[in-house]
Amino acid sequence: MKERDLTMQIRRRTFVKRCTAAAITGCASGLSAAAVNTESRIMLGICSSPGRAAQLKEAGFEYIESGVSAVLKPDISDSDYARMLEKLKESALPIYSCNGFIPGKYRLTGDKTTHDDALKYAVTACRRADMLGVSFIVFGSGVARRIPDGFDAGRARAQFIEFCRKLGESISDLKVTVVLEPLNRGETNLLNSVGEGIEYVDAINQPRIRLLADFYHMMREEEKPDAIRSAGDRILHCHIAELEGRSAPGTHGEDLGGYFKALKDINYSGGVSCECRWPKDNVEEAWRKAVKIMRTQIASVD
Ligand code: LER
Ligand code: MN
Repeated sequence: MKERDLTMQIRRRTFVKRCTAAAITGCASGLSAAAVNTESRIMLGICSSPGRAAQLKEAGFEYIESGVSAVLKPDISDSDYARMLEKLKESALPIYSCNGFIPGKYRLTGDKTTHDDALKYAVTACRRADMLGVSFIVFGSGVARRIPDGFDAGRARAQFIEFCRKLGESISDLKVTVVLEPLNRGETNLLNSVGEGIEYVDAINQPRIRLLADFYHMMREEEKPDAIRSAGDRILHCHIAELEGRSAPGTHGEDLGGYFKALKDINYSGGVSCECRWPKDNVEEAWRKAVKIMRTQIASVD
């Protein structure tokens, strides 16, 4: 698709998107549409496994974000998955989101795409997300979406949009929402900023395909919190880490209040998952410190 056509499409679809977004947010997070948009309520989560959920709850986290391959197991049969589902449902914290979506063995862009196989895998993951009560699947997948060297970037973007559109259509009856994750340019070369994410979400124009803001990637790309304000209600999920060493909030005393302030300004109600390095020693203390620091930074922008 030509860049100009993409822009026209985005403009035409903006109105429709704005009308549906509040309802989507309500469904996906289990809140009523009236509750969303009146008050910002940020939930603090952590990328981890259900096995640690009890300790993480004790430390103050409200949910966990686990890996698609670990808890949704798209490669195993439905009957095998049914057997592990009951155990997963016993997790001490809700598995609110999953990351690590499309494995790098699938090709979403380039001369030899494997869209059909990737779609099958992705839809299985989404169906199982509904079974487990997972609200969001994070679509980072920097390897699968990477534009091969020498391949036309405009064509690759159109291929990615086409894949996301097919995915959005295939999961339109499900509750789970897939959030596109802008990644810094060290990790991939397609979709590197929240600003670009706005264009992708609007071009894809599927209610179940929305946007994520990862503050670490934003800082790496020197993208200011204003991008979050521009994206507004397209953003349904967030990740956080300090910039230095992608460390846990509180490690180097970085003030991430500007990003929290932007979330408040868009009346964001949803999760912010710690996706960061943790110390090997006394990790429980680092968890508690991170929760405390994030709550302090959130309160400071009230
Ligand atoms: C990788 O840097 C990242 O941020 C993950 O959320 C990708 O799924
Ligand atoms: Mn992330």
